Amino acid sequence: MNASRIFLAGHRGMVGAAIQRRLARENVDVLTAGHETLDLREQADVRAYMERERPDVVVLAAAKVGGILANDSFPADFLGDNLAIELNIIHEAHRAGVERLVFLGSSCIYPKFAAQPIREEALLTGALEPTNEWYAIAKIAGIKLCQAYRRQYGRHYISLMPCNLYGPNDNFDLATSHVLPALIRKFHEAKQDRKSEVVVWGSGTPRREFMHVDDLADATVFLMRHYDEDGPINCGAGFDLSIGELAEKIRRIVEFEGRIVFDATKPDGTPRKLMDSSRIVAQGWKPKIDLDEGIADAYRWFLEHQAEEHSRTRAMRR
Ligand code: GFB
Repeated sequence: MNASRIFLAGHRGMVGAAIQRRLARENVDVLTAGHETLDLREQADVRAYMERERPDVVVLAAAKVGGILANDSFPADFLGDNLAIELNIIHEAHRAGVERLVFLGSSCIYPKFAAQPIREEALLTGALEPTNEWYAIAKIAGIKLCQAYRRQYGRHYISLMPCNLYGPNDNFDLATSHVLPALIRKFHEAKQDRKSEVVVWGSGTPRREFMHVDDLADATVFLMRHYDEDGPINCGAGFDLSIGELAEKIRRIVEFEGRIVFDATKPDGTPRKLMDSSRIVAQGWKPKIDLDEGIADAYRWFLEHQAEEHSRTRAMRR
């Protein structure tokens, strides 16, 4: 890669950590800064950092993220923090003369009832899903910022839209996590506690597309090399499944023998979110990690890093 210094914003998150692992295989220096030294919501701090470090490329993987309930419960954080992070990084990167930047968005930028699979052209053609419109609007603003700095100043800033992601370093907190880590934890704890059932939120009918975060990291590096266009580019697994089917799959991988019950008082969110990733596929990239193997990998990570801590907390509560 002909960039020697890459500033990776958000290296401690699930996505950023995966990109850091992937960049370790390239001949580049990866610059990182934890939030104790750099608060990305503070413009002056970001300006000072960019002026001091002057990276060749910025990868913007920092964001306030969470599952359906967190999105719905903390609208100010999801809109405000994300807008601040994006504006500070994109503007200050431009100001410091950074030529190339990769912005990571989300498939929730597309309209709630977009035709499936969702093409990049569906952006801004319809109303958003209300449970995550705060986050979606911030991510749409990030895409538009990349386009604006490209059009006005000729910057090579691109936007990548991943589907729902999972993998090592995911958030397993049941109140704020996404569905896949939540279900790994729920089935694991139900198995340990010899429970007879696990509660899955919503009706089980919404469909989602899941990709292992290592595939996304690989796509990020691929696009850094091969993509330099104005519009966002989708990056997904190419297939979806219902939440009920996902739950059954995780139940089997975790080896929980009880029942699955659905809690209809919890929101379903978007009915279906399958992206059309034919553009990145046509460029020569495709995901490699099979969903069953990927879930087994995420479960292993949970067992090695989180299971014990959660079981201590549960024991204290009892
Ligand atoms: O992963 P998730 O929270 O986010 O939920 P979204 C996906 C589906 O799984 C919803 C159901 O229909 C949930 O009701 N679900 C079932 C559960 N059981 C659970 C559970 O225990 N926990 C969780 N969290 N869900 C998010 C957006 O949407 O996806 C973000 O809110 C972002 O902005 C992210 O785009 C990728 O796929 O609905």
